[in-house]
Amino acid sequence: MKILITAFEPFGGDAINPTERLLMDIGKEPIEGAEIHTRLLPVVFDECADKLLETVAEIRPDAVICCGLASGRTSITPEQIAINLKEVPKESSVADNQGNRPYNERVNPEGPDGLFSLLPVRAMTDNMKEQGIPASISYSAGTFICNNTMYALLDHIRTNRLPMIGGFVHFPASTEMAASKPGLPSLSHDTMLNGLKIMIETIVKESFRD
Ligand code: PCA
Repeated sequence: MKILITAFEPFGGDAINPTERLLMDIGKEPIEGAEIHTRLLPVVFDECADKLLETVAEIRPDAVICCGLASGRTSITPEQIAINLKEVPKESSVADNQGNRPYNERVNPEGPDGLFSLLPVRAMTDNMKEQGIPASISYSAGTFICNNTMYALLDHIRTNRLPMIGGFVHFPASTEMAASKPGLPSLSHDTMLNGLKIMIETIVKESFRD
């Protein structure tokens, strides 16, 4: 199975994005049944999606797992749903890496309000938990770049009826990040890498299920 894993560059003033490090290490050891491809995406509204869809056209993967950071979360969280909204709340100080702060804009003005992940989010979550990794399903990917990316991917698969599955997983901060921000919930790089491997294994196994 050809599996595309994506991650993001740092954003919002952080020097690192732990998903970028996951991307560097995930291809190092073989995972049975999986041919891993990786791509780093920009933290810029719409460009994130353009770059992802270009990569999908080039690689034609069977499955895509997009990974992003959700600082403050305490576990690895496969996302259930992407919503058709790009919005940086007025009270937030965050912007994308080009300073954009959209407000009440649609990802696709013609698209449905929400699109469910096509990944086996329950099996992925259960398998991580069984192997001692903090994991839970998330019911909101937010309204920033990660949601924009997930919605665009699912909308593309839907409108083109592509024979592939895809979705998004948010990861908490790494212990490396928490070292300079006391009290920030974090998981170690190795734990998160192990979680990502379990999710890939789950997708490979699920695809052979009858
Ligand atoms: N997390 C952000 C954007 C990039 C990333 O890693 C998000 O949750 O939208």
